[in-house]
Amino acid sequence: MRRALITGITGQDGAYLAQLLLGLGYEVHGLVRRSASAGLARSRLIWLGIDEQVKLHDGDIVDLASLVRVLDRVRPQEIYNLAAQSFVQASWQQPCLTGLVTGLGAVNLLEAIRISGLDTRFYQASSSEMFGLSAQPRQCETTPFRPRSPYGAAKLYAHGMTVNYRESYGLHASSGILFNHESPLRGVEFVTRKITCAVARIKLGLQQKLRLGNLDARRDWGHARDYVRAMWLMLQQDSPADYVIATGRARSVREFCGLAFAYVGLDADDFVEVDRGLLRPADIDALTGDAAKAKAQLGWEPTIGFAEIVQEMVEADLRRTRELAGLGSDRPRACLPSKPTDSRSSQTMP
Ligand code: NDP
Ligand code: GDR
Repeated sequence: MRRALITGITGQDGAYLAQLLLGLGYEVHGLVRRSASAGLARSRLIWLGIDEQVKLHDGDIVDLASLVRVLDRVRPQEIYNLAAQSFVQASWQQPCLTGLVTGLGAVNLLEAIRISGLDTRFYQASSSEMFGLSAQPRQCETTPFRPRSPYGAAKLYAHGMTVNYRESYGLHASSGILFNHESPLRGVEFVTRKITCAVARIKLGLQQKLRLGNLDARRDWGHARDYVRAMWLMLQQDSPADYVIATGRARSVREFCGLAFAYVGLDADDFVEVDRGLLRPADIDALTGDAAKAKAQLGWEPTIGFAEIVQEMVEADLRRTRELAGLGSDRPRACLPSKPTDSRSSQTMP
């Protein structure tokens, strides 16, 4: 049985990746940092119904000793480094922490692999934020990086070190340069989930307005389930490499709002307000990926379209909000998201 270790297993991608690997017959291990609210931290794994199938190990990406110990215990054939301070906006408030976790954390893990002498494959969660203010309308693997946030700069350091460990030590280390990907398991601070949560609450009469920052920002939004499949495919290749993963089409925050409100029969213009306090010190107007290399070499293509993502997220938030507010559901079961359905799990979702 193949063994995989996922850092960041309690996050959106970690949970979906764990589910994918379990389905492929892997023994799945995860690194989790100590929390006073451990139950909440595991809520995504519970939501997917896989919390008892994964083996969790205490450790922190900034603590090299804990990484060496976990690697020694698990001896995985594949390591996926998804742990990060991943919220771009927060990286201006906590630039040092972001550098430590999102940047140096990856190097800790690479060093732990080298110290332990493991023959393992390594995946680094790189980001389209590294492209920043790109001069090219579509970004691919050869597009120059011009990061425009402390988060983007930290990811670029981790990305560069992953390439270095590949070239210096022959490590099978691949980097996925992933564009934005969303799902019902997305953190509530990110714009898509913030919108779908608000749509559900406004529809149910629990909220009046939705305050957002830059409505004109354009992002290339895909679905997390598609994107974790790309991560796995990268580690199945004979040779390591870097790949852009994207849909190739960007939409604005305004468009996302329009579709999400329309889905529940409301007009976004009646509810969305711009709050200048939510504008970033520096934003990226538009990011659009070119995933031609991933299609040609990995056979990877997105399967879940934009409208489907919005619909799945709105439906999930309607159901969660109804349950949390103690409102009965009058919707037919078929309209609900296909996956998790038991009330225990939806109530523990953040
Ligand atoms: P999330 O924010 O949902 O998850 C981040 C994970 O990192 C959580 O499990 C968190 O644990 C863990 N973590 C944070 N700090 C530490 C630490 N010090 N030690 C150990 N674990 C830690 O991110 P996503 O799932 O959305 O993204 C996964 C990765 O992919 C991240 O690296 C992100 O930067 C990157 N990425 C994401 C994209 C996206 O659109 N989603 C696009 C491109 C890249 P806890 O639960 O305890 O907070
Ligand atoms: P991003 O995602 O910064 O691209 O990083 P986020 O959803 O936070 O922002 C996307 C765009 O929406 C604009 N925006 C707002 N964003 C938030 N969070 N809240 C708001 O109220 C709001 N209003 C407008 C932002 O300005 C931005 O332009 C995500 C993360 O998952 C990273 O970890 C990952 O690396 C990148 O995607 C690719």
